[in-house]
Amino acid sequence: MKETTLSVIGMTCNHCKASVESALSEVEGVQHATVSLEQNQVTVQHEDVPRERLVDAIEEIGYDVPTA
Ligand code: 9UX
Repeated sequence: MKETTLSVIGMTCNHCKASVESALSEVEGVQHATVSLEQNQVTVQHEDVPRERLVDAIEEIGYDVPTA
């Protein structure tokens, strides 16, 4: 099990939180995703999943992950 924390831009409400958690949970190999609205971050527990696949799942539903 690995854990990745990503910054996410654009999450403001609890529906945003639920949407991002749901989108990540649907990625193959992801066990769990928890958004912190206060920190503008999501922490993901997953198997060997490329970071880019996590980023894509977030960006596909309209949120941004800053590069860097
Ligand atoms: Mo409510 Mo969160 O419109 O975008 S889903 S702010």
